[in-house]
Amino acid sequence: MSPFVMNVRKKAVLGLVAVLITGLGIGIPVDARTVVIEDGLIGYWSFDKDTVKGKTVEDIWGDQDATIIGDLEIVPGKFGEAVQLGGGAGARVQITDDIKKAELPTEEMTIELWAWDEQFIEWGGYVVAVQDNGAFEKGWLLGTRWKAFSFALSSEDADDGDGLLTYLNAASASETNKWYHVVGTYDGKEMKIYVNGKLEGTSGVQSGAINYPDSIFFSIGAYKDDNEDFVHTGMLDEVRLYDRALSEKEVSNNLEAEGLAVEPAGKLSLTWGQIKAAAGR
Ligand SMILES: [Ca+2]
Ligand SMILES: [Ca+2]
Ligand SMILES: [Ca+2]
Repeated sequence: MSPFVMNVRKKAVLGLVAVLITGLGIGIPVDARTVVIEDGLIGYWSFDKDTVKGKTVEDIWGDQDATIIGDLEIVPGKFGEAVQLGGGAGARVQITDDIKKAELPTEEMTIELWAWDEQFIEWGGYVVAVQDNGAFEKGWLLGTRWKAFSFALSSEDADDGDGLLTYLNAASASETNKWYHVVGTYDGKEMKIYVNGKLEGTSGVQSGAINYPDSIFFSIGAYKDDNEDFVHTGMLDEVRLYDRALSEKEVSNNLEAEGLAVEPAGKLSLTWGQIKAAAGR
């Protein structure tokens, strides 16, 4: 092969690559970010500073803005800012204490977040919509049982008359002062817990619709029900709630995700708010 032929071929290949790049640039937005799965998403509390106004934490996807109760701080987090808890008894981010107003998943669900624990307690609560009072066990939560991440859920088919919770614990122990991606899923037949994208536990005890109590303290950052109130000590970030079970592949996607597809973090809430306004919401 002569040097001339080689040269022509290289040029042809480079030309083709250039055409492809140009084509992508015109037709498809080039966005290298992995974005959050939107199918089934019903709530998203990012705790980014431009989404927190006074005591109000905006739900950047749904309509469930939350309220800061107690002395909590917004601090640099895993993505943008996060909420720092542990300031004192009674502190939490209240989504709503009125179950009639709460938008909760009914048949299937996923609860997802990034957690940083400064200490582990026996009954840790990251996101809680539960009543667990003696034999009365209804609702669900994502939190910790000592060093194990734990996803608890009560369903109609497993109801023993006053509700029955399964606390599904992650197989691996976690460590303090580290970020972990923690996800609990329920597809109506099986509960699963994922830590950093890895499946860490499965249970088939619960099936059917989620069994809710008549009253809850639907909150981020505290294991709170009628007779308990244990505050999380550490940070929580990028809390997302879905009304369906994400697959393992989708959990892996969200592990890498840096926010919604709308705009890069920072401009997100403003842009999303404008879209909502434009849509007449
Ligand atoms: Ca954040
Ligand atoms: Ca209790
Ligand atoms: Ca029971």
